[in-house]
Amino acid sequence: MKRISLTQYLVEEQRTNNTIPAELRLLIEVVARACKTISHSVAKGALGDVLGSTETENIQGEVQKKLDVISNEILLEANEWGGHLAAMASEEMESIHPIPNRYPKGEYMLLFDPLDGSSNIDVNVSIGTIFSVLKAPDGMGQPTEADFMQAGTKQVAAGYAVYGPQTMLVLTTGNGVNCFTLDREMGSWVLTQRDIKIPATTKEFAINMSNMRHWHEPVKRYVDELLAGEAGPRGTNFNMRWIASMVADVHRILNRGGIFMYPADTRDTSMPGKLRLMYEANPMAFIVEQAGGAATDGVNRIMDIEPHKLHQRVPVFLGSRDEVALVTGYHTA
Ligand code: P6P
Repeated sequence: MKRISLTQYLVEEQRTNNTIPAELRLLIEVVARACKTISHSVAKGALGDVLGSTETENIQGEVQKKLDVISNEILLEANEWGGHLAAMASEEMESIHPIPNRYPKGEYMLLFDPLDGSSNIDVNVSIGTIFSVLKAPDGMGQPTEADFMQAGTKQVAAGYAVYGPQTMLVLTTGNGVNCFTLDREMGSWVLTQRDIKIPATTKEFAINMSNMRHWHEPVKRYVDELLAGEAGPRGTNFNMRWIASMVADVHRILNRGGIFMYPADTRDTSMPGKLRLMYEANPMAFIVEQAGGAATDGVNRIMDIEPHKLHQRVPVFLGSRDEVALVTGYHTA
């Protein structure tokens, strides 16, 4: 494949499919540049005094890692001045972040989990940045949380950066999924996988098995059948992977298939699962669907969910289309 840069890809995409207006192209390039900066900070590790935790907790009640705060700041500062955004929202901030009055405002709204998989930071396991782009409602005044309450089908772009053996950017604007690898010598994102597609079937599942005693019966029944292997009702052996970093697990599934599950469980009916709808489940669902996969909450399509709170959580089952259909069937049984 001819190696082209992210900029060339975006320009050519706009020319051929008209799916990336200039303001959205600017937004994507600014976010991609911010992810380069985050990758640089992450890669320093102990040499950059960026490891370990702060003394603070985020809205989720989770102790913030230094890199969580650093990554959030990088994304805020990179996106404030460009004139392409009306507001931002982050896993690390309780309320939305309007663009300061000293800067012009744009027609897009950016949501992000600045550094997903934080528990892996200090042990050098892959982590990532997840982002989702919505249009600001027509005639919007001072942005409010209510302006962000749009279903996942309203996303105009979504992506993630994964900081692993390679730093990669995975992006969709609704016309397939493309992957870019960071060329650190040139400082540019290079197109390395075009229009990636998830295999429809799989023999690999991803779930945190330590929660098994808390699962609702349909999930237990489904996973038991996977564990039963070729002697069981599925008639084949399954492998398991759980990196505890959604970006890394989704990236594996994007490349070789699989099913990722973070179900609701009996511990807290008020907290349906752990993952957040607006800046984890929705962007990942957009990417997975654009790559030919599926993403449900166990009953309904994730991207059809009408949100009511910025930080609301949702159960997540996503990946190989045929496997997601099967496990979703369990939840309707
Ligand atoms: P657990 C990371 O904290 C995260 O939000 C996702 O990236 C990941 O899939 C999940 O939580 C891991 O959760 O309960 O296995 O630590």
